[in-house]
Amino acid sequence: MPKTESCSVLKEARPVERKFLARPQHEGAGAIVRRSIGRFELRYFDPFLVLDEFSVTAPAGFPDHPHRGFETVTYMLQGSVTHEDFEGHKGTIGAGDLQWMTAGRGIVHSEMPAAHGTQKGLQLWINLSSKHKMIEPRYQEISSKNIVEAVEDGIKVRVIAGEALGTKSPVYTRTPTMYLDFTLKPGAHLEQPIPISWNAFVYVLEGEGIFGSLKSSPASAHHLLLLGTGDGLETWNKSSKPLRFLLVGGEPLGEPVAQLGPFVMNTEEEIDQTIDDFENCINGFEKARHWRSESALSLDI
Ligand code: FJE
Ligand code: FE
Repeated sequence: MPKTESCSVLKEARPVERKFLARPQHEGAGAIVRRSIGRFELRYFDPFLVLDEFSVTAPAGFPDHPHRGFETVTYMLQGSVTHEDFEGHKGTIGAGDLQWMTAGRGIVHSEMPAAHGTQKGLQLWINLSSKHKMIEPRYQEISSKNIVEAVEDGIKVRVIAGEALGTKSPVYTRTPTMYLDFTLKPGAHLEQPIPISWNAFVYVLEGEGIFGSLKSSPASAHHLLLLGTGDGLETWNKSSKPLRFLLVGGEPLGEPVAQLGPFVMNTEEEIDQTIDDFENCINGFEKARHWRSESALSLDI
């Protein structure tokens, strides 16, 4: 039986509290990112540190750089990126593929275009709680064909993390997180539960959608919508084209954040310690001492 608005699964849909257009800016070495979370007006949306919609064309990229204290989640939209780290972990992620990297106590790596043309994707930085910042690094990599999907009433969802339409992702989220890639056909209506205490946002990839309430104005590509309180997201596609967006939610950590670029800790002392560890190649950065990525060596940079 088709769902009607009277048999709603949500008690109180979350309203859209704030809306940001992510404009292109330069990052890395000649790369372009549309940064929404992590820019000046939105430094932190607990537990999310950065959301970048990136676009890279060789020789641009993200050459050798470190991370500590959080996770990076890279989800490719177009083309492919090769990553290699200081432990010899190397691979290429292509369109629709996912890399969920828990940097923990330390990773040094490069992320560079693997093909001609423009490579596009999303990178989300998720903070780790104080008790998990110094864990061993870990990767969870899922190729596009293995990402679980569900289809129902004009809605398709790719479940990157969490659960939707009865389908669960195998990804383990150290900081409890949901990450859903929805496509709604024209006329489709979605009600997606979100744990009540979590922070959640929508990032529109394609088309136009009505989010939160039928009274809101439509949101289009490159817009980030911060959701207010409630038990889920309600969305309508009232347009004549497909609507694609990400719904991401996470349990807030409620901890102080001390950040210096790719190092995210709780206190300034821990940041000072991290700089010391990185400079001296200790406490997790041992393998950085003699390492340079193959892409850096071949580009002679
Ligand atoms: C980084 C500057 C950077 N967004 N999106 C400073 F560019 C980066 C960085 C990235 C990045 C990489 C990919 Cl593949 C996609 C990104 C920023 O690598 F980590 C710091 N500290
Ligand atoms: Fe990185």
